[in-house]
Amino acid sequence: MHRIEKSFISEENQQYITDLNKDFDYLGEKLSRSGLDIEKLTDAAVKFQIAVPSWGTGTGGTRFARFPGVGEPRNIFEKLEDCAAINDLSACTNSVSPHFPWDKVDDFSELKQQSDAVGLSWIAVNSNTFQDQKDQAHSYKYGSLSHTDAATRQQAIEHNLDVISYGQALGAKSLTVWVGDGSNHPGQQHFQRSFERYLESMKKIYAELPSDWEMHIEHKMFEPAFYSTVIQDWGSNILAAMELGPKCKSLVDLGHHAPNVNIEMIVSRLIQFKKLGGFHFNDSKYGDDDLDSGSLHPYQQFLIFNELVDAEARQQEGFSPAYMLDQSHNVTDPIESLINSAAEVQRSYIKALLIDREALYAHQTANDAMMASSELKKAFNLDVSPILAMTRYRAGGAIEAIATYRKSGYRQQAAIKRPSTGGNTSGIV
Ligand code: AOS
Ligand code: ZN
Ligand code: ZN
Repeated sequence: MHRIEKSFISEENQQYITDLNKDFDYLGEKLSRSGLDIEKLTDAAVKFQIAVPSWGTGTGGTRFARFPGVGEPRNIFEKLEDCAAINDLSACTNSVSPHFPWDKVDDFSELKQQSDAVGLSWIAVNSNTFQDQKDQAHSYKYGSLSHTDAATRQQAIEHNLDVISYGQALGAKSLTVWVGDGSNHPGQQHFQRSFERYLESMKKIYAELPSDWEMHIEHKMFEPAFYSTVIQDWGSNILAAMELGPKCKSLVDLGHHAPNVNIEMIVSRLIQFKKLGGFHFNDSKYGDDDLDSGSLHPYQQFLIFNELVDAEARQQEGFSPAYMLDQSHNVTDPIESLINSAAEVQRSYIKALLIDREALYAHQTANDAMMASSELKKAFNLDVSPILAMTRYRAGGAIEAIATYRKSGYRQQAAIKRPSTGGNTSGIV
């Protein structure tokens, strides 16, 4: 497996470290005036990790076209190689979330060996019942786990059980279920009956879940179904999770809500009822755009982390969400987008740690809207880039991750080793 040499990264870091030390010291001094310890914040950032989706390493596409980049990974081993490069540079993406059957694996122990060797673990296995595979007995055209036909539902259940067993072989501990089930025409589907069928199928999967596993349900209000979806929002999601049991939780993909929905408040509700399973981070302007995290709505992402850090600070029971990216990179090099996005999520986390919670609670109690919102803005407006850069440096990553990646020539070497097959393993996200 091709790696970006540690020695290359540390050599590159030399040209940036003097300035970084100055910026870090200055920020440390500034933070200390507000009673904040930059070392503690940096330690917290070092611990913060976010998973990379295996499918995100390939160029995405739309229903109109896909413009493949050079040196794209052609299989799960090459995707893993790219994930290692992302983690080597970013130092905050030490796990991978695979998708089956896109990630075709003949020998799981070989894959596990390879991931161990590059210091990556596997989390959250994803099932795929939104596409038909070659030689599949029953089509998912009209749904999968909620299909009107029992044999089709059974096929989708069995696929999910297979995916659990793949996850076990890789040491994963959760199954993420997103279904494309829904309808395109009013009247096409009986809302209650399709939800009942979905629940009946999910109960069968839940019953087979290993005792130390969780199951995460991902809601999405549209696409591929454009009139209704079976798990359209967090309401249906939490109802299903409650019906299924404590090991079942909701997963929030930022792009899966109607425009202007208050996602941070949904996060708060899920936390309160011990139902926050995890996230698919991305950004969007119109729908499920799967744009790079923090590229359009960094304040929204910060407000979500405000809720998360608040729960952490209050030691809210049952709180341990899984952080993942879920993006489609159409015009950028996916490795660069994933490095950047992981850092943007980490940035929101660190900024949320700056919030003076006691002061905020006091303003809330006093109904001082101006001061409460200023308290949040104060944290958001501070540039914590030196903390992020120092975190990468101390964890063996690259101070200037994108510049170092470009200089490493990784993509050019990949282009030689991985001639284009013209195929698309994961165009839709
Ligand atoms: C689909 O819109 C969802 O975001 C899912 O997470 C899906 O499994 C993933 O994006 C791969 O297509
Ligand atoms: Zn998603
Ligand atoms: Zn999505």
